[in-house]
Amino acid sequence: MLALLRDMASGDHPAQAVLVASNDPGAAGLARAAALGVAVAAVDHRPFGGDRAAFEAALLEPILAARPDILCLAGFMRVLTPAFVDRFAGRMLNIHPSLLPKYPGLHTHQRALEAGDAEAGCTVHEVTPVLDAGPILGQARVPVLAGDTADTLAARVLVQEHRLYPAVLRRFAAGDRTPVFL
Ligand code: NHR
Repeated sequence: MLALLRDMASGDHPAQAVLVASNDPGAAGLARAAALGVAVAAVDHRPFGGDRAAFEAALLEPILAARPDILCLAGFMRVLTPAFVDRFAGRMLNIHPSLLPKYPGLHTHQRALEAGDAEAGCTVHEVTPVLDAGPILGQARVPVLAGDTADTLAARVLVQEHRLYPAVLRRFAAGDRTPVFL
């Protein structure tokens, strides 16, 4: 998220950040975004229990007020209902820590290690109602090294996430959906 904000602040970017929203009022990124002068909002999902639609209705308020053209999920861990996703169809991106279509969902690094994969990486994709299955907009690859744990692999992939997502957003915001491969 900060990599996206910093890139957008660099001067020659086709997009500008209008809001950083989180489901975690304690998320460190909210304070960091605010320090960069970006509007922030937090809607805690926990008081809504299992009522995803009610949580999303509350989350939607600050988002609609900010009038974004594009939504970027970055570490957002609440599965979104089709109603929410459809509202932003073709305008919502996510970065996922695997080389999709391998390992949608959770625990991607552990699953890559258990499979004995020689390579891992991250994918930026369009968010559709089906989890981590939307059109691929970019991918970056890293080697899996001897002795890797889920944590060491995650750290190597994260470096690439911070390169890939800004590269994809630049292209996407300029109206170009050609995938970026790093
Ligand atoms: N929503 C839709 N409709 N489609 C996608 O592609 C989505 C999405 C919401 C989030 C991010 C995704 C990831 O890249 C994402 C993509 C959370 C879960 C999950 O199971 C799965 C994938 C992703 C994010 N969340 C649990 C839930 O009950 C909670 C897990 C937890 O809190 O640790 O929502 O990783």
